Amino acid sequence: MADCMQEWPEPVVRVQALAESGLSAIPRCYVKPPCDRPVPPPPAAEAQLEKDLSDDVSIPVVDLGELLADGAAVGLGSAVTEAVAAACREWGFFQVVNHGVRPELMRAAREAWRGFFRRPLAEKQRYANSPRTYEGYGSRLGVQKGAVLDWGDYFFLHVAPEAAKSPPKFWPANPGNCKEVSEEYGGSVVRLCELLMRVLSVSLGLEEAHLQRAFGGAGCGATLRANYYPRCPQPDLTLGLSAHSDPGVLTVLLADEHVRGLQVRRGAGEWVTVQPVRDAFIVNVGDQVQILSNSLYKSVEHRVIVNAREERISLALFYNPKGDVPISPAPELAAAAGGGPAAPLYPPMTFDEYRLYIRKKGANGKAQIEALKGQASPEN
Ligand SMILES: O=C(O)CCC(=O)C(=O)O
Repeated sequence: MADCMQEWPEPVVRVQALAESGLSAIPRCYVKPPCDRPVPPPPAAEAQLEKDLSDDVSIPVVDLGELLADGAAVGLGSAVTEAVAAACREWGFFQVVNHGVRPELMRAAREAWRGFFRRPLAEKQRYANSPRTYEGYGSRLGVQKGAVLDWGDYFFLHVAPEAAKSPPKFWPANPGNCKEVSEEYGGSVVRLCELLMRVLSVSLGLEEAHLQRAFGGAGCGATLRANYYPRCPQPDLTLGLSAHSDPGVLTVLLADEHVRGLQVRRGAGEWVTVQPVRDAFIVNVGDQVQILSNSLYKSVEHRVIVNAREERISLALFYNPKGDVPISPAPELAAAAGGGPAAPLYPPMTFDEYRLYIRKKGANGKAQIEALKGQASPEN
């Protein structure tokens, strides 16, 4: 890997330590340009009106219960498949309930990571990460010197497949159950991703196993990022996580149960704040689904806002293709309307190559996938 990936370009500052130092203004390196700042909350008198309006737009909720019964088949035209297809076309995001992951395990995983971030700074620093693998305790994405930073820290690990799991030295020793709970949680969420891959395949009119096979079968990977967004004295000037689409296949997010923060960009460009449903996961499709579906389903930009009153925590599980498999649009979906000659929009690329972009440049909207569009040569 290139040299610039060996070390962070500037000394790493933990946002949590900054926030806990009691500063009243955020350092300049966290101040976003005006076009990227969140819109400040409305004045009190307008707050109710704003609430009424925002209650009308919300990402769809899909009940997966009927798919979890023994031997249940994923049917084309079934209510679940149709709901997922509509959500992917209209939003790129949906919430799932009755998804098969135990609510107690979800809570235990979130609390284990909350416990980690509450440990003393010196202890957390033992897991400081480097841009070479990102595994461990981190406070920035991307290695561009002078970049405007986000108001958040994180912990990043590989959780699947078994052979790719992060080695023991990367896992926090405290809380004592963090590794065990995270491994069980990771396994359960990976099974949910495998189910969702079947649903997505069928919803695209493909054979049920198509996506899983195309993304590398049992070699598909999963990484876990525990995000920690401290209180921020000037939340109108910064973001917890800048706008981006996810580079992988699917992301399954366990959001904070009390504090909102995730915003999803809608077609006309407005940002919608997600209100998580109790015990639900928030799911979004990543760039690899956009590529494989030849843009029938699009990955969608999202970002995180912070606030002055409460810290926020979230767990994002990224389900990714096997790193060395070239991914390109499925020929069935790349056929021009009317069954004419194939018209793939994206050139083949492995995920190992694809994810270097976000690792170098950090969160950068949909710049990467948009730059690739139209680059496929006719013989692809
Ligand atoms: O914290 C959140 O709500 C979203 C996190 C996210 O988008 C990410 O980790 O990529």
